[in-house]
Amino acid sequence: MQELKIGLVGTGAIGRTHIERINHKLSGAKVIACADANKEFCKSVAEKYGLQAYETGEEMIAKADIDAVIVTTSDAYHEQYVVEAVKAGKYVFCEKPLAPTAEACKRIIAAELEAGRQLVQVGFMRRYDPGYRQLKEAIQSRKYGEPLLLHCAHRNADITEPWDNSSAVENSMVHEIDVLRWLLGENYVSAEVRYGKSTRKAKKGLHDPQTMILTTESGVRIDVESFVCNGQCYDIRCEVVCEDAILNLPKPATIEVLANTVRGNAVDADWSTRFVEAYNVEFQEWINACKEGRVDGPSAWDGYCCQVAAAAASKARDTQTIVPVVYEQMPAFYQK
Ligand code: ISE
Repeated sequence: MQELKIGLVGTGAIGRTHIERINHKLSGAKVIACADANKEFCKSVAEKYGLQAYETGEEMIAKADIDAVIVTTSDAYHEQYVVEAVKAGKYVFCEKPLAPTAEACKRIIAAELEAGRQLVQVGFMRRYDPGYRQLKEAIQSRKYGEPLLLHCAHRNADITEPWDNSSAVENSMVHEIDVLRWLLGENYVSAEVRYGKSTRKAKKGLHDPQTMILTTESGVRIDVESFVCNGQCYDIRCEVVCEDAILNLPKPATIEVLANTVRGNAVDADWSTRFVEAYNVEFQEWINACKEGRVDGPSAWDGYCCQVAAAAASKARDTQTIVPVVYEQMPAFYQK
C-alpha cells in the first residue's frame, strides 16, 4: 500500500487537529474523507481540507477507497462507528474513551472476535509521550527496585462541559487509569475517590479537586489529584516511589520567561500543546502499523479495562466507599 487512505467521522476540534496532523506533518497516510452528524459543518471542513464529505459515517466506512477509519465523534457514538469499521474489516483508531461503558466496550470486543483479527486502537496518547516512555523503561528494568507508591496530578486550567463530578474520573483521570496500568504492567484491584475541601471557584455541581486512589494487584498504591478547573495551567505529574529511587515524569522543556519580576519557565495552557509530540508519535506509529497489517497500540481490551476501573471509581465517588475493580477473563486473542 502506497498511502493509507483514511475516512474520519466526527469533524469537531480534535478531529480537525488529527486531519491537519496527518495531512501536513506525518507521512504515509492522508485523510481523504469525512462525515459528521452536522452535515453543513462537515461540508465546510471537507472544503477547507479538500476531502470528500459523506452524508453518513456508515456510507463513508463502506467505500472501497477507505483503508482505515478515525472516530472522533462524541463518546456516545464511538461504538456504532467502531463496530461498523470492524465489520467492514478496516483498521479503526478511536479517540478515548473507547465507549462510555464497559458493556459497550465488550460489544466492540465481540465484533473484533467475530472478525477474527485485531483492528481497533484506542487514543490513549500518553503512552506515546517521551517522558512516560522513559519512566516505563526505568520501571520495567527494575534497576531501581520495585515500584511502591505513585503520586500523580492531573490539573486543567479549565475544561469544556459537563462541569459536574463526572468530568474528573470519566473525562480526565481516565488518562491516568490507562497510562498507569500500562506503566506498571498490572491491573487494578480497587478504586476510591475522596472529596477534600472544594475550591471557592468550583463550578456548580462540580466538587473540585478530587483524589482518586487506586491499588494494583501487587499492592502498589496510587493517588491522583484531579483539579479540572484550577484556573492556572495544565500540569501533569507522576512521581514513582521505588524501593531504591524516586522517579519523576520529566517536565516539558519550555522557554525561560522573565516577566513581572519573576524568572520561570513557560507552562502549557492545555493538553493539545503538552502532548503534541505524543499525538504525532501515536498517529505515525498507528499509520505504520496499519500499513504493516497489525495493531500495536492500546487495544479494545485496554479500552474495556479502562472503563471497568473508571466505573468502579465513579461508584466509589458516588458512594464514598472503596470499590473493587473486577475484570472479566481476557480473551487469548488479546495476549501479546
Ligand atoms: C480532555 O478531554 C482530555 O482528554 C485531556 O487530556 C484532559 O487533560 C482533560 O481533562 C479532558 O477534559
